[in-house]
Amino acid sequence: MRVLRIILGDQLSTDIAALKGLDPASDIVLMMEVMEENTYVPHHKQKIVLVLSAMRHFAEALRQRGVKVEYVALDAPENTNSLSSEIQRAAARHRPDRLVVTEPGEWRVQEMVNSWQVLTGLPVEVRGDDRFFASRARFADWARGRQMLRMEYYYRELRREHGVLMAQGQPAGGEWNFDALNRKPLPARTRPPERLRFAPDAVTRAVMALVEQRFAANFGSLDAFGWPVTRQDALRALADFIDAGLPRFGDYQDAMKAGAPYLFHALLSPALNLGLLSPREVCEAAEAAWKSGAAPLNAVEGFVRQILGWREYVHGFYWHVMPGYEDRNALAATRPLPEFYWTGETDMRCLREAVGSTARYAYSHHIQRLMVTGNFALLAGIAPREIERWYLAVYADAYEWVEMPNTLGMAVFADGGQMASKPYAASGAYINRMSDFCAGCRYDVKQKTGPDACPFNYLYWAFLIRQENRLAQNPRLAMPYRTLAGWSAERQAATLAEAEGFLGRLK
Ligand code: FAD
Ligand code: DLZ
Ligand code: SF4
Repeated sequence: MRVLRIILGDQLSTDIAALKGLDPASDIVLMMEVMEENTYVPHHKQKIVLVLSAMRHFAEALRQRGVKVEYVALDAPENTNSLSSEIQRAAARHRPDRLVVTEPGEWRVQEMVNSWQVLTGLPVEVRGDDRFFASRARFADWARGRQMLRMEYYYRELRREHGVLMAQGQPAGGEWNFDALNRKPLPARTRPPERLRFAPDAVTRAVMALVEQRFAANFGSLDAFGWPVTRQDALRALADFIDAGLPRFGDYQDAMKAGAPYLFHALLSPALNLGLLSPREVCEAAEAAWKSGAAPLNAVEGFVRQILGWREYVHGFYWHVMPGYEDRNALAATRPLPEFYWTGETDMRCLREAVGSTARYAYSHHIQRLMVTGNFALLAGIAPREIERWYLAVYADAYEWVEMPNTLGMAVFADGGQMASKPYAASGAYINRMSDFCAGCRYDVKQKTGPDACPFNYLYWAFLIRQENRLAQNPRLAMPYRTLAGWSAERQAATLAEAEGFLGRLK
């Protein structure tokens, strides 16, 4: 029996389902670098380097274990540059008895996998991806018959089920949620820690040269590339976070600071999403830090909530709502994506900072994604699909299963509330409270109208006025709509006109 085992670019875990039962004497592992995967969105240069370098290191690690790996490099002359045609070519070359693959991370690729049996004339076994705490079916069971899907309840079930931060059947510390403690702005004198970054080795440098040559026009810079590309380095990155970031992760989870893109965040999503780390071991490391007294409970629970809560929830949710979710546009938003999302050229300092760190590091942390670039897209009425493709392109950790629900569901409310209970709309006051951006901005965050007023201020109210029919009944927006009810028709019209004027001038 000869089995062709397929490993996709984000399946770089030695214990992944497709490798279980591998017979080194007869089986072959196939890995493919193909243009199709490198061009479905115009990926940030660092994302391409990260994926291809990690794939090459992973192939080498398998070979060291005595596994036969067939590796199709991007510049191999015979490369046909799509996953399906490479599968077909490999099947003809090796004449296996069957194919084995782990379920892929996104709908687009799943459709390809579904075609492989007909394409090759061979049986294809698709194995569940057990690198998550919960399977797709587990989420579907939970979601069945529920009027509303909310992360908090799924998270509690998974905590119970997996015994994470639990004590005698109760949540550790007596509460499920310590979010109220986790919204502090960063004091001016607090210096974020230096974070461990990894100098590119020879393999990564070769991919960097390839990317500079083949993807020269893509967004972003390679200068600051420092992502872990091996399991060993990913484990070092985890240890660095537990030590340097986790103790203050909770307190400053929502804080933003100019020139400090990382703060106390984990920087682990690229490694997690590639499979170099498992969510389980990451949560275990955080829980162990709490048990040893190295990190407080609000930090550890806040962090575990991101992984066992949000990450698992968006994974299950994505498969629950696809296909079709990609076309949702509940707020009927149609504006094209402004150029500054690519160039960073805007007088709005918060947006300049967020786009700047995105270009330089292929990273910005959650609150920048949600409350700066996401909030602007929401208030400006940018077409959901355009902003969604932008997020999928520009971050080192971006894969559709995690990016799409976060963008369409959480940032721009394109699903009308299926994923989140309210739109995360905010005026400049929120950004001012949580960051030091406004002090150095050309606009004045305290001014509500006029040429120097912070655009987020009038865009926020204009958004609520424009969307009144759709949003006024949302109980979580009752307060701003009560305020709006006290405004005269003239004031509302002037706010709309000011917002339209600003948006009309955007390129
Ligand atoms: P931390 O803030 O330190 O969090 C720890 C871990 O929790 C992360 O590594 C990540 O695995 C997980 N996590 C945190 N928040 C979320 C979330 N909302 N959904 C899922 N997992 C979460 N995350 C991605 O991994 N890929 C994406 O493509 C992506 N796109 C996003 C798009 C938008 C519009 C928004 C608002 C969020 C997006 N996120 C995405 C979620 C989150 O912003 C990133 O996971 C986080 O910023 C990664 O940095 P970190 O590792 O330092 O995370
Ligand atoms: C993201 C990515 C990139 C840039 N390149 C490849 C590649 O050349 N070969 C490959 O197998 N996978 C790549 N990937 C990851 C795939 O796009 C990934 O499997 C899907 O996004 C499904 O999650
Ligand atoms: Fe952003 Fe407004 Fe603050 Fe400027 S004043 S940084 S635009 S929130």
